[in-house]
Amino acid sequence: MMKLHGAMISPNVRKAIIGFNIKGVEFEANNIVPGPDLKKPEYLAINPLGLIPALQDGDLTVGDSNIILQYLDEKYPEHPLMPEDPRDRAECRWIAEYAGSALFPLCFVVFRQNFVGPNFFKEPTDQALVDETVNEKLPPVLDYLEARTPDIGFLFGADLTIADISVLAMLITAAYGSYSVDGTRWPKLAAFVSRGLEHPAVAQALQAEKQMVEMIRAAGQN
Ligand SMILES: N[C@@H](CCC(=O)N[C@@H](CS)C(=O)NCC(=O)O)C(=O)O
Repeated sequence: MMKLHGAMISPNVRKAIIGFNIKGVEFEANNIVPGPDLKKPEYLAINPLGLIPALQDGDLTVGDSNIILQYLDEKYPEHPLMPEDPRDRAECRWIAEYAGSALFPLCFVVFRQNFVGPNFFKEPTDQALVDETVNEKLPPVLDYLEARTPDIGFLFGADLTIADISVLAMLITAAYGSYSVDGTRWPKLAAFVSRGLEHPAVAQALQAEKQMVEMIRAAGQN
């Protein structure tokens, strides 16, 4: 059985889990969390970048969420995660990359400052950083995505692709930090997120990470 390393609540790990769910393939989870464990020699031998996720399939090891999703897609062609047309495929890969490079760091700030920091690490929220992220840095990224979001379905049709999964996984992370896409400013993107959250593969991933989310929330009560 394939082994997926990484805490389920991490957005890049969530991407891989949604991929597994769409394919209906079981995996063994190693719920390793960001922090010193990722920099230990045992883990660096799996992913020399010291990041999650990493996938092990026999003697194959892959340490990047987009490449994991593409590997799953090629290994299990049913329920494709990529459109067919070469131009769409290029754009799909690009949006997945853009979500990782542009959306991920901003959503992570909101998640860390509004959720994990105050609840788990007992650190005060850096409100100036959150305000700058939400009011100045996120809007142009959401504008870019809004312009590429259709009125119905997902980014490349009726099914979730690696691009959809990447965007959704990041915005779910921001949602834990009480950020949601403003439907009056980005109506297509907000509706896309609602549709995405209802997708069974996404709902299944959220259910699986619920216990960890509750644990972090509960830590904030003590
Ligand atoms: N490009 C990588 C990025 C992986 C990444 O940044 N993972 C984060 C968690 S979502 C991580 O491992 N952070 C720990 C750290 O920065 O030390 C991917 O898409 O998988």
